[in-house]
Amino acid sequence: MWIDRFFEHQTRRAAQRTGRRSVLATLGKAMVGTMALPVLPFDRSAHAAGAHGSKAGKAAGPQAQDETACDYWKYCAVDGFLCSCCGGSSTTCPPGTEPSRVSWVGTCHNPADGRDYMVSYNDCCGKTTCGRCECNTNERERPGYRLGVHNDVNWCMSNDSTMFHCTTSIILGVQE
Ligand code: ABN
Repeated sequence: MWIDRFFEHQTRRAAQRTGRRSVLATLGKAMVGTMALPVLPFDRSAHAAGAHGSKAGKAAGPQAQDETACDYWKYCAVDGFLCSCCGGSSTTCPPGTEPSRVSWVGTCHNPADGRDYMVSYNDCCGKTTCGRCECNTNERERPGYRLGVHNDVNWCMSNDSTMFHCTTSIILGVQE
């Protein structure tokens, strides 16, 4: 009878749509879709620029600065081995050394905020030369016959131990 066939057909269709196999098929599709998501082409160019150390990436913020690289902006007028490569940091002397009592002062431009900063380059004294990360950026430095603006000097000269180990870069102030 046609009415029997009609209800049988409708019942089978409902069972196909809501049955165990249908639920498993839907779950399977969702899982395959989720696995494919990470390979879709997201734009990761910003991360790539930072990873390769491009100038744009470095200017983006302080977190992009490498304290052990000569091109860190506050090392613009340094002459010496970076203390950040010698067991200290860019502002602290390594254990067993002490800051020089006198220093060379430079002015460096910070590209992150567009301002100029006065930086004191204090040598750390009391151990033999560190020998790592030598930087000679020397911006605005002048030859030795103009002593007041000459940088190639052992600033440990007035410490108890005159042995030069490495150089720190301490920000003294910002130009108003
Ligand atoms: N200011 C660093 C340094 C130390 C000894 C000699 C030259 C430069």
